[in-house]
Amino acid sequence: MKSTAAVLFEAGRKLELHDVDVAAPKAGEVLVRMAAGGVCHSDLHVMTGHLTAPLPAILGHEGAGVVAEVGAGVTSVRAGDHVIPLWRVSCGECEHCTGGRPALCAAGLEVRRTGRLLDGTSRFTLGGKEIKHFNGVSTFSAYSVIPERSVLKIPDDLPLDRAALLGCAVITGVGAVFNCAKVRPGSSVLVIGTGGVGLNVVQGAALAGAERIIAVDLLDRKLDFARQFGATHTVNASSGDPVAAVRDLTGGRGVDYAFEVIGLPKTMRQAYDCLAKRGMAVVVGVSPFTAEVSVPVMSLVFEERVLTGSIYGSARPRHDIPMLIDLYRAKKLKLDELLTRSYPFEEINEAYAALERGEVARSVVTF
Ligand code: COD
Ligand code: ZN
Repeated sequence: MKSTAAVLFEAGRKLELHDVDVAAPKAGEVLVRMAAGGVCHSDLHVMTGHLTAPLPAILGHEGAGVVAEVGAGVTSVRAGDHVIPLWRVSCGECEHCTGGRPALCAAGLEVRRTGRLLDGTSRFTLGGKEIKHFNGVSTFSAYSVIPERSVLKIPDDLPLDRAALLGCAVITGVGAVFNCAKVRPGSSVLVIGTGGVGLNVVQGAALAGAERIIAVDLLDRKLDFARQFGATHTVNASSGDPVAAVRDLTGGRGVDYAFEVIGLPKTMRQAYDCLAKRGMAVVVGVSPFTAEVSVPVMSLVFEERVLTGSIYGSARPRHDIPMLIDLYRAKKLKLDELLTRSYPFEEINEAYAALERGEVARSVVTF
C-alpha cells in the first residue's frame, strides 16, 4: 500500500514528504494507521547530524494510532485497537527485559543501528529502493509496520494526540525521576533544559514530592512552562553562571538530584557541579559518539556523588504507561498543558523549525 511519509535522505536536509510503499506486516508485526506523531528533539538531532542513524529513513519515534492489520501470530492487539508505539524494541527474554530494563535489550540497539525490523529487512520502499525504519516505529508515516512487541494497546477514549506524548516525552522524563533517580519526598531537584522532555522531569519531581524544583533554561518562555509544571525556582542560564545561581538558591548546599535534559557535555558537567554530598546527576540527553564528560574524582569519593544516565525513562513501558494514563485521568499528570501546538502532517518542517526556535512545550503533527 501507499503511505505519505516524511523521509530524511541525509543529515542537513529537510524532511521530504513522499508516497512510499509499505509492505504488509509479516508474522509478529502490526500495521498501524498513525493519528499523531510527536515532535521530539531526538529526531532533530538526526536531521542536523548531531546524532547518526541509517538513512534514508522515515523518522519519528513518538506517536499514537489505530491498528489497521496484524501479521500472522499476533495476539496482543487486533484491527481497530488504539496503540502507542514503543520506540525501543525489546526481545522480552534477555536479562535486561526480564530484569526490568527493556530499553537496554540488544534487539533495540540492533534495530536502531540497522534501521531494519527484527528479521533484518525493511517494510518501506520508494521507487523500489529501501527506506529505513527509525527505532522500529517510524511514526512520521501515515502507515507504519511495527513489531508487535513495540505496540501497546491503550483505552479507546484517550485522545490520540495526547496519548502520543506518553510514548516518549512523558515516560522518558517522568521515568527518569521515578525509576532511575527514585526522587524522595522533600528533596531538592535541578532540571537543566526544560523542553518537551525536561518539563516531564519537572512534573515527575513534583509528583514525587520534591520540595524544591529548580528549572534552568536559556529561554524565559520555557521557564514559564516549567513553573506551570511545578518548578519552584527558575534560572535563565543566558544571564550568568547557572551553577553559582543554584548554589545560591540552596544556601551553598547543592541539590539532591540534578537532571541534564539537553545533550551537551557542558550542561552535564553543570548538573554534576550543582550536586550536594551524596547527590545524583542523571543524564537524559545524548551527545555525539565521541563526546566525553569529566568530573573531579575527589567529589566522587569524598562526597559520594553519583553520575548516571537514563534511557527511555529506565522504564517498563507496559507497566508505566498505564500508570501514567491513570495519573492523567486523575488530573495529576499534565498532558493537555504539554501539547501546546498541533500541525497538519504536511507542515512537519515548520513544526521542527518552531521547536528549534523554542516556541513550544511539545507539539504533534496529525494525519
Ligand atoms: N542551558 C540551558 N538550557 C538549554 C541549553 C543550555 N546551554 N541549551 C538548550 N537548552 C534548552 C532549550 O532552550 C530547550 O528548552 C531545552 O534545552 C531542550 O528542549 P527541546 O524541547 O528542544 O528537546 P526535547 O525535550 O524534545 O529533547 C531533549 C533530549 C535530551 C531528549 C534530546 O535533546 C536528546 O538528547 N535526545 C537523544 C537521547 C534520546 O534518544 N532519548 C530518548 C528519545 S527522546
Ligand atoms: Zn523523544
